[in-house]
Formats: sequence, structure tokens, C-alpha cells
Amino acid sequence: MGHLGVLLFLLGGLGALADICEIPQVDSKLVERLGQRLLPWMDWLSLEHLNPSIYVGLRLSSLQAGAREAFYLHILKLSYQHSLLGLTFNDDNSDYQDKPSMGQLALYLLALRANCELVEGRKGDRLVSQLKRFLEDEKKAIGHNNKGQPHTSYYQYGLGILALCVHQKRLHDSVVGKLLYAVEHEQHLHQGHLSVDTVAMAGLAFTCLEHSNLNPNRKHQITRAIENIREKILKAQTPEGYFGNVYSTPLALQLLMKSSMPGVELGTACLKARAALLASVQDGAFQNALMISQLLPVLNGKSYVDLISPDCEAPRVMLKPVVETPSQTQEVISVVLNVPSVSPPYINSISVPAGSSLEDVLKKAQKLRGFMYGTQNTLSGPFLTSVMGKEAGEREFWQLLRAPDTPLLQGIAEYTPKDGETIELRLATW
Ligand code: B12
Repeated sequence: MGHLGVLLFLLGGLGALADICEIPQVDSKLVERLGQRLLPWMDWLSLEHLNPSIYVGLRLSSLQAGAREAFYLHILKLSYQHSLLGLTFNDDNSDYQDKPSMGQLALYLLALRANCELVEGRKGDRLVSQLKRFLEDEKKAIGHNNKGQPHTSYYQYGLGILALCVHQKRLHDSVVGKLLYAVEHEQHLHQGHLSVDTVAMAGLAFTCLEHSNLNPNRKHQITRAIENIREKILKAQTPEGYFGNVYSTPLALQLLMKSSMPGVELGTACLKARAALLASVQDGAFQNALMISQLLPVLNGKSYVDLISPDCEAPRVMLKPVVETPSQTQEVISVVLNVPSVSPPYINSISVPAGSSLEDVLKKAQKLRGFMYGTQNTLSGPFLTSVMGKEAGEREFWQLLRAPDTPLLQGIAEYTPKDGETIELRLATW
């Protein structure tokens, strides 16, 4: 090879390198500060607040919470086994009314795997059977003609497949087939615009199946679906660099990381996403524990697919708790709360201290009378379920918007309205 040949060869190599999605290491102090925000959650041990996603995120991160972390898993096991298998733990504890959903059971199985455990024995088999049953029921709800919708969502459907896959539990081809169909016929996954979170979760499930070769008959379809999902996610990159929005970018990166796409500048796209993500972390956009739990693995170069063979011996830095003193403010702001979808419509200006959350605004409005709302606790925090006595029905939800028409990217507990802003609560379908 002449000089020119060598040069072209080297340039070709560099080009190929740029096509790989890699996330260079980030400032360890920044990562530590994110991890510290999870610690208070690990002291909240009622079933309603237990969150297997936090445990998974921490175990796939570069951080650890020592004995606190081990105790958290212990409590997760006690309460999930109690509520799913009916094993006695504390009979007069009224927290155990609701059984975990399909997605929560899936996250619990991911948490066990994150501790290098494989579900086995009688108890383990029953958990696996429950998750398989959940998926079978969802498959029926979607129907033979694929016209129906799962009772939960395709996000949870993907999560369920992923959880069984990392435990090397085989699912019927037809169960996997429903998710493949939904990805191929995109309109089934969303109404209006693409949900990057949902396709990324499906992609993680398919990547696990591809690695584990659990559904050999569907091998080619699975490989095609992964390629299709990567393309969809890349197309959804915003001018700032996010894949979808700031909060879907962590899952999108979990999927894209370490992958390459011939002829596509994947490396550049991922570096841009990383830069946008880090800027928003610095701006304080990541306050929500669930969101942090999806981001931490990415900052450690890991994804949920690594739970196929987790590295439980990897050194991790011990987190030190910090006491955050809430900043006191004298300034009062006013926020207009508008609910046009009830009769008579509600609209009122509410005064709250600057820095209050939307939830504080709702509380204040309720205290002043004339306004009513209800919430349900979820792994993402309090989810608004009813407004002025009106419950969201099947496939409906109370959407949060900043007037005139911008959907909020955060829930009521995290969003902090600015002075003079109008917040609309709108009954919407999804
Ligand atoms: C499916 C979904 C929805 C569905 C849920 C209905 C259903 N039956 O599944 C619908 C369309 C209703 C929805 C609504 C909203 N969502 Co949503 N949703 C998701 C998604 C894709 C999956 C959630 C899930 O199933 N998790 C797994 C299961 C096991 O966990 P779970 O806690 O049991 O799940 C429940 C909660 O997640 C709850 N939920 C869904 N979204 C949200 C958002 C918030 C803030 C809260 C507190 C709860 C909540 O619904 C789930 C089913 O009951 C996530 C993506 C993600 N990366 O997590 C986004 C996500 C959580 N949603 C998000 C947002 C912003 C919202 C809205 C606030 C949008 C808006 N402007 O109105 C609303 C919530 C408003 C309210 N009433 O409080 C953001 C949250 C970002 C953040 N900073 O925390 C995410 C990450 C999407 C994104 N990338 O922007 N969502």
C-alpha cells in the first residue's frame, strides 16, 4: 500500500469510529450530585414509594449506596413477594392494597438481575409465570388483527419482554410478534407523534432477544426492527441534540450506545445528544428520581441490556448523603390556573411563593376553595388523575400545558411555574 493508500485506510478507520455511538466519561462530581438525589428515596420504604427502577439505575451506575442499597433490595423483595405471591410480611399494613402492575413486576425482576440474581425456585417461577400471564393477557387485548391496544402500554409490554429476557426466560414467538408488529406499523405505538421512550424500550427488549437468541424463528425480524428503531430515534433528534425530548434521551442513548450504523454519522449524533443532556443536567432538569435512574447507566456507559450478564464486582464510588436546605424566598408570584374541559370552566389566579411547584399551586387553589384535584402515586411521582371531581377515563389523561399550547415535560411535583404563567389542565386522549 502506498502513502495515499495508508492515509485513505486511516481516514476510513476514523470514519468508521465516528459511526459508533460512544459516550465519553463525564465529570464524576456531576454524576455524584445526581446520585445523591436518589438517596432520600431509598429511605422511603412504603410500598407506594418503593421504586425498583432506582435500584436498577444505581447498580448500573458508577455509584453505590452501601448498606442502604442492600437494605433497599431486601425491602423490595419483602414487599413485592408479599403483594405478588401473598407471602405474609406485615398483615395489618394497609399499603398492600394494589398489586404491582406488569411494568412494576418487570422492573422488580430487573432489580434482582442487577444484583446478579436469577429468578429460580418456586417463588421465582411464580413471578415469571405472573409476568408471562400479564403479557399473554396484553397479547389478547391487542388481538389477532392487531387492532386493539394493550391495557397498560407498549412501553410496559417492552419492559416485560426485556425483564424475562435478561433472566433468559423464553416467550412465545406470538408475544414478541405483537411488539414487532407495533414497531413495523408505527401508528400503533402512539397517536400524533412518535414516543421515543416507547420505541427505545422496545429496542432494548429486541437487543436482549437478539443477543440471547431466545426466539430464533424471529431472528431476522428482530434485527430489522432494531435497525428500524435506531433510524426512527435518529430522525427524532431535535436541533438542540435531544432524541425526542430531554427525558427520552437517556433511554434512547441506552439503545444507541455501542451500536453502529453503516453510512450514518451515529457518533456525531450521540456526542451532540450527550452535550445537550449534560447542559440540561447542569441546569437542574434532572430532579425526578425515575429520570435520574434511567440516566445514570448511560453516564456509566451501560444499558439495561447489560443485565444479561451484569458485573456485580465493578468498583463503584460510595455516595455521601448531603442535606439540601430549601432556599427561602419572600417573593410571591401569581400563576393562572385554567381548566376549560369542565363545566362551568375554572379559571383563577393563584399566589404562591416563587419556586413553588405546580403541585403547590394546585394545593393552594384547593385550599382557597372552588378547585379540587386527585393524584395517584407512581414511580414517576404524583400523577394527576382527577380535576374538579372529573376522573380521566379509559385512554384519557389530564394533560399539563403551559398556555397557549405547550405540553409540560415535567409532572406536577417538579414543574415550577414562573410569575404570570397560565397553566392549563386539559382532559386529553392518548
Ligand atoms: C406511558 C406514558 C404516559 C401515559 C400513561 C398512561 C398509561 N396507562 O400508561 C400518558 C400518555 C397518560 C402519560 C402522561 C404524561 N406523561 Co408520561 N410517560 C409514559 C412513559 C412512556 C411510560 C411510563 C411507564 O409505563 N412506566 C413504567 C411503569 C412500570 O411505571 P409506573 O410508574 O407504574 O407507570 C405509570 C407512571 O409512569 C404514569 N405516568 C406516565 N407519565 C407520567 C408522568 C409523570 C410526571 C408522572 C408523575 C406519572 C406518569 O403512568 C404510568 C402508568 O400508570 C414514560 C417514559 C419513561 N421514560 O418513563 C413517559 C414519561 C414518564 N411521561 C412524561 C410526562 C412529562 C407526562 C405528562 C406530564 C405530559 C403532560 N404534559 O401532560 C403526563 C402526566 C400528566 C399527569 N396527569 O400527571 C415524562 C416525564 C418526565 C419527567 N420529568 O419526569 C416521560 C419520561 C416522557 C418524556 N420523555 O417526556 N405518560
